Amino acid sequence: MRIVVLAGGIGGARFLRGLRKAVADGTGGGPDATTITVVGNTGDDITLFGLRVCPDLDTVMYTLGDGINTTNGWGRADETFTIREELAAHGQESLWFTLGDRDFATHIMRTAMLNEGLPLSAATESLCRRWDLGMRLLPMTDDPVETHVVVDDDGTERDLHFQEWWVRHRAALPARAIYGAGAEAAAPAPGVLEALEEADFVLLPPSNPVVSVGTILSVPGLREAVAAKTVVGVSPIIGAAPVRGMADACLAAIGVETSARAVAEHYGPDLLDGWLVDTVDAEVAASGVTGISVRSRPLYMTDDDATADIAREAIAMARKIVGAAR
Ligand code: FO1
Repeated sequence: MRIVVLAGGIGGARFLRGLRKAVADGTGGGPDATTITVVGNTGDDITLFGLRVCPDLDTVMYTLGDGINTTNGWGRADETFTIREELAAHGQESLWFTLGDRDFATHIMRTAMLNEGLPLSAATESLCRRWDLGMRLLPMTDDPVETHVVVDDDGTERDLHFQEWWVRHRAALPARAIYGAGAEAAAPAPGVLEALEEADFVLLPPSNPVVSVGTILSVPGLREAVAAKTVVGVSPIIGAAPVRGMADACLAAIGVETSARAVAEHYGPDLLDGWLVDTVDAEVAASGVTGISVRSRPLYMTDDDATADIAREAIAMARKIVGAAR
């Protein structure tokens, strides 16, 4: 079985741990071995102190490689912050984005490879070798795409890098628009279209539907390539709130209600074939969403086993839809 997953940061990375467990246990396995290809969001990327930081790629890499700070869901475990303290002593700005010493090593390695002329996909492949992810992690594109947020700052309209809005302002400044700067000129990274072409189905984890999955789908050619496959998604919204993060602030910015139904309708039946909602949203499964089959089950990814159960249901749903489509 060949699965492609479009992943953002923390929620996507946690889901991938469960998916890996589900297919390793054979419950997700088909006649041949199962391969998983992750297409990672790079719209959150930011250059700080001359170093290229790729938060969503790193969160997937560290989470699958067991190097993640599990309390935050981002950055490295067992971190120290000596470099950050020294930068502060020099009066450096942008320390609102906390980078630890171990994390800095990742950004130094990546930036050195990029400066040698390697594309982001090659640098990512090289960095992943150390972490033994059990799957392939591809950036959505090798081209520069940065998510920006147009905010209303006390009546003044300002354009902020996503991370400044998300981290420095905790998404508290009302967002009027969110867009991927450079997305229109970006091309899918090598291997992405091929992986989608060969995939048996695509899974959308409970990542941020706007700034993670939405940004990946904004790369020209990707939405069409994904929509051509059977796609099953896991709702990132349970009840009227995101499980974590601030997807509600992002959804509000694009005029989408924060609900499991509204996100499914936002993705649309041209993209989404199946949708998993939590039991508190069982009415969405009962009344249905036009053109999308909906099932309800517990969706809290409390640990790898719970997440593996969610992944198994998503796989079963996708295989049923693929089978029916034949
Ligand atoms: N999130 C925060 O809320 N505060 C931080 O200081 C912060 C630093 C950081 C450093 C590296 C990294 O890979 C992620 C980091 N994040 C931080 C999380 C980041 O903003 C989010 O993971 C994504 O960009 C959104 O999914």
